[in-house]
Amino acid sequence: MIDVHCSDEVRDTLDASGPVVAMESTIYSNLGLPAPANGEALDRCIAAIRSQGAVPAVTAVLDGVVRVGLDPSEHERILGDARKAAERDVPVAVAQRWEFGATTVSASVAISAAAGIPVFATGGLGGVHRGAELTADVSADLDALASHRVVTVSAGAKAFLDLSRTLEYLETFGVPVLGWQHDWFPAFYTRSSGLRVAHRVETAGEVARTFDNLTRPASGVLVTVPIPEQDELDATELDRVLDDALAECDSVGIVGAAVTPFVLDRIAQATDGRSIPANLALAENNAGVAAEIAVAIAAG
Ligand code: PSU
Ligand code: MN
Repeated sequence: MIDVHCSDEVRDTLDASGPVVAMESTIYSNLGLPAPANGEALDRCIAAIRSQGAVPAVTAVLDGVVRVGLDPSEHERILGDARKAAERDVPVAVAQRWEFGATTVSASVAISAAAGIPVFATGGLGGVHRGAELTADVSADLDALASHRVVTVSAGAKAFLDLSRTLEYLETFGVPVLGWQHDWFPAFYTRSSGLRVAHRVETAGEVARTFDNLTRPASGVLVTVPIPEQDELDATELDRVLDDALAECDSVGIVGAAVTPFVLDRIAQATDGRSIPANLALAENNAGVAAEIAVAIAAG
């Protein structure tokens, strides 16, 4: 099985049953946010977690080693060129000693579970892609949520997905979807997709108790946190941008793991970069909520 190397701080905190929040590395790499927003996002997410009294644990494969918790002197490495590592790629990244495998949500959830970290914070989840009835493109993120005992905190799933089918998938595979102080499944850059979440929660304690009472030995919980109101983008404009970006994807023949980085880049261009501060704000907000939940789980 996978061998995970935790930093001393993460190891000591876990040994003392203290609060730790795992983080992914894809959004901070060249596959996620452009520089210098990526470095700012990393710093703000880490600060948000620490300000709630939890310990941040960035996950990444560095020089073929699965790492959990990085020294600040190593942050530069995850802001650069990456190979995208979903859960199934992690064993290969180790075997082939990849210099930097950037963990997606699925990889991060799997690594969190292996390290014994119950809470993971991200920006937006992967999900069922539009047209998946033909392409079968369903992000491994969904299966990871259903297969590992971890609470994932996200601003819903990325808006260019088929959000209705994404929710159906989570229902079928037994993943509770908890709306954080909100009735609607968020659409990443906007607070509502128009689809209701199965359950609304008001407190971190409710999330912690849900987590304690899961019926399966290895399955997770999704907590969806809407982007703060002041950072939300305009839904009508965004719909147009998304339709254009997806049409371009089709016409250029972009498929598979390349779709997400391509579409995110096009959204940033088409919104004159306004998608970037929105992305930072929601990632930071999610990190803070995840830390509150980690504190509640540790206290329980
Ligand atoms: N959301 C973002 N930026 C990203 C991602 C999500 O705003 O870079 C990444 C996450 O790491 C997520 C991955 O797990 O995209 C999903 O990729 P795919 O659709 O290929 O499964
Ligand atoms: Mn995919």
